[in-house]
Amino acid sequence: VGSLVSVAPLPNAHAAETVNSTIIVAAGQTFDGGGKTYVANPNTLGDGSQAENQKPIFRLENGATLKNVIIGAPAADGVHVYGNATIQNVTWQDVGEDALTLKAKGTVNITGGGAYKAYDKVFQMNAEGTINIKNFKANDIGKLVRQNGGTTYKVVMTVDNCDISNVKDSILRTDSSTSTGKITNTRYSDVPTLFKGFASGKTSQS
Ligand code: ADA
Ligand code: CA
Ligand code: CA
Ligand code: CA
Repeated sequence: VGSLVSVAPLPNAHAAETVNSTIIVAAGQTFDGGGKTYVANPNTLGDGSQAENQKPIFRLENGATLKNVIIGAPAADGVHVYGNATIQNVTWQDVGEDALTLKAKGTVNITGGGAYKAYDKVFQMNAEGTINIKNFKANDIGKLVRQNGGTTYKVVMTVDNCDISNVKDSILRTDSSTSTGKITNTRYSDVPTLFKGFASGKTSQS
């Protein structure tokens, strides 16, 4: 006769982790999500609506790296960066209030990954600095990068080898006459305006 064998369930490698309080990546450290999906607890971080002052799922201190992470819904206020950071293969499946905010002067290098379903902004620059976006996909967004409205410090925005589609407003937008925007080797579809608010001579596209 055969025997009945009871087998312990395998851990589900694809289960999303609900984040109840912001995950802090310390200065110079790397957080490698290994492809796991993270979602915000809407009661503690935010529901991912357009309400301001939601909390981020990840907070990166100066020199931190975030890689191989999928941010699912709700995404609350995404990722906050204080200084320099590397963002590698991070996908926002349904951007919350926004996807990533530069909160203190620095350079953020974003390579790979993508951002989808951003009602308004994807990358928000609330401090002077640079955001370089390379090998990234964005679809169904308001703007890809926005310098905080009404601010006059200088930011640098670059986009290289990206795929950008279904944009409501523009790809890069500033209100500062000193900020610069550069787009190279990038494919668009349904993008009404590449640059908004830049002074003449401060943008380039090739
Ligand atoms: C809006 C708002 C800013 C800031 C920003 C953000 O632009 O006016 O004060 O909150 O969003 O960082 O999301
Ligand atoms: Ca906002
Ligand atoms: Ca969204
Ligand atoms: Ca925000």
